[in-house]
Amino acid sequence: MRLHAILFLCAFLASANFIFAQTQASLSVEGEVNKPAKFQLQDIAVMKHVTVQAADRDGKQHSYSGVPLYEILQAAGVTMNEQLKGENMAKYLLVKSGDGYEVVFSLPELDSSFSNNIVILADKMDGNDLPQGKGPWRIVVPAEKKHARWIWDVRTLAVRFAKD
Ligand SMILES: Nc1nc2c(c(=O)[nH]1)N[C@H]1C(S)=C(S)[C@@H](COP(=O)(O)O)O[C@H]1N2
Ligand SMILES: [Mo]
Repeated sequence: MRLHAILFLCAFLASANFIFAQTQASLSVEGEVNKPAKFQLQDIAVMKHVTVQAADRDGKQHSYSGVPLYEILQAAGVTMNEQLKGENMAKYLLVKSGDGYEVVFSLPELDSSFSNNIVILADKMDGNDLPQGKGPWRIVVPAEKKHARWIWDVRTLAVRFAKD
């Protein structure tokens, strides 16, 4: 009986902690941006979403829904579109996650005036929240066969300047 009570308590605390972590999640956009921003779950949830079809590492097709990175960067005042020229061409985006994994994108490859390839900040897979540990946000790059840039548990979008 006591063991059951302890197990129950552990399960309760684990799920309470998980729910807390999910509601506390936030995404910071920082660095070379005009309007540094911190988005909460709800802020991203109400932005215009797109749904893309893409294969997971085992080749299984899924639908991923999320906000194009381009839209988030624009909202934070990153030099995109007509402003993406000259010395701004030496800027890049560093995406940082909760486990310390980091990946880089150049700005033009995220800009819909340069590329038809879309990169999204996904918050749903097949209509559901992303699996525990892979969310609440994950980058999805449908055009890429290798998934190394499909960074999960995204916490920070940092725009940096590579200019020498
Ligand atoms: N935060 C984070 N995201 C990550 C990684 C990681 O170690 N940490 N590994 C990447 C690599 S190398 C691959 S192949 C895919 C694997 O994703 P999957 O386990 O959902 O297939 O996640 C990518 N995203
Ligand atoms: Mo990988």
